[in-house]
Amino acid sequence: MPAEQLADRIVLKHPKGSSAEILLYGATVISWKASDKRHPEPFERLFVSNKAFLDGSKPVRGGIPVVFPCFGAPTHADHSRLGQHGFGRSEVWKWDGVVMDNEAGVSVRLTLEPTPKIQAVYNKPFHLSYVVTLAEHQLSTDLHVKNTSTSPDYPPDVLEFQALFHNYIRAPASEVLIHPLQNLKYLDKTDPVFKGLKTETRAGVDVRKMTDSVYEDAPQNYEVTWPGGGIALRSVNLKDVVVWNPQAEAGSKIGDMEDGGWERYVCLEPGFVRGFERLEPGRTWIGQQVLSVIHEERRLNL
Ligand code: TA6
Repeated sequence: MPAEQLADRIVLKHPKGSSAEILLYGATVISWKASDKRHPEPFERLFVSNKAFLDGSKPVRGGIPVVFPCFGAPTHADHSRLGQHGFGRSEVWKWDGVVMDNEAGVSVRLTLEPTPKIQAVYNKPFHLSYVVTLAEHQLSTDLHVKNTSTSPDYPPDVLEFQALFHNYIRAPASEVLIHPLQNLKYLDKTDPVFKGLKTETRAGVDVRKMTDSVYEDAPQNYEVTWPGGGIALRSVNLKDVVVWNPQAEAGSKIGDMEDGGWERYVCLEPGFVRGFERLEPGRTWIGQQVLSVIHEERRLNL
């Protein structure tokens, strides 16, 4: 069976050996296993802390949490009663079935609609659907945001939101390089003093020191590489990208982070997080990413 529904998660299996697991809580992809040309046995591509809570008591520390409708602490009046990164990652989504099952891959859909609990803090007309597609060497995630308002009121009930895929990519953090980010403007959230935008000077960005950078208007086509491995990431409608690794400095203060966990991943997070996407009544917005295994050695020579 390509997609199996368990009590708390959906398990996807591809005939060529790759697999994925999606928790209904937060629609969080918590496992993606895929092979590459040098390693014919599929192996884990995402990092999930061994101290992560998978029981729905807290957003998962790892995998691919879905950030919606705000990134970081809320800055928009519509989000003022929400917590950090909104509620997408901390609500239980509904399994909506298999949407594709063929040679190319297997896709499933999860949905999230306003519930009394959500409406108590976010009373906006939305419907979310999240399609996760597993191929032999790829994992895609598509977030569909619909403004369900049909009200004739003026002004119209516009949805203003941010969205992001908070990918924890399993990788040796001290050895990764991410490109191409050179010349992009970015907000350095680790700088306690300078709150303006900096310009990236590096051809390959490393995370050897604590990094929390929000790049604006990025190319939506990236590679994370390390000696012997790599992941390529393409996105659509996600104009910004975040690079995050807390290193020991901040990582050791994160309660659900495993010991030394920051050495085993880099977060590369495509999103619409600088400013807000505006969605008129009846309209749907789709943000998409495709994560692909890099087969050959493509280390930047820097
Ligand atoms: O995406 C980067 C970031 O916003 C960082 O600032 C960092 O705090 C991280 O997300 C983790 O946030 P969390 O709420 O999951 O602890």
